[in-house]
Amino acid sequence: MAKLEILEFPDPRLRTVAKPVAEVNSRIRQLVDDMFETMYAAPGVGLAATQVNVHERIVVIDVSDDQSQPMVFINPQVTVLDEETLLPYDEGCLSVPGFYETVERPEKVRVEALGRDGEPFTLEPDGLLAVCIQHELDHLNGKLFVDYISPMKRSRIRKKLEKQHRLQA
Ligand code: QAP
Ligand code: CO
Repeated sequence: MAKLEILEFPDPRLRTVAKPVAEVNSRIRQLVDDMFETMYAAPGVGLAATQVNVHERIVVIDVSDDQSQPMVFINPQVTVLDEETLLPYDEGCLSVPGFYETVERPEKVRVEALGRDGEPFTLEPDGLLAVCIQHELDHLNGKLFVDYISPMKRSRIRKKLEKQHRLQA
């Protein structure tokens, strides 16, 4: 097990589009386990491989209160079932630490993916899980929740994080 470094906004590597996983092998399973260790330590509820600078289509999520429901999504596909019903949610991101903004996303979605065992499964999540899977899929496409807010708010967040990063260096 290993904890991985999380890239932070506005790191340009967060804009990389991830490639599909060709085979769920022991390397992928090790990466999944390291992603859970990294997410649980943070702590967070979702993490995409992009955020740990691995550009393959892998997401881990656990929206339980007690880290008891680990979920793995490899090569996830999301279908919006109802374009009209939007769920506003105060979103955060491990790559945008300390900042939360309200984003509206479709509430009714279907998710198809491969699990840690390489077997396909389908899910129709609701609430936080529906929001989280869409947030994480965005990461695999190089997109961040701050892309949905006003340019002024986004630039304020970017400046504050850049200053923090300068102080850390
Ligand atoms: C994505 O985000 C998400 O700012 C997962 O200082 C979040 O796990 C989707 C975190 C909310 C939907 C709703 C954020 C930890 C964790 C921070 C996370 C922070 C420490 C964020
Ligand atoms: Co995120």
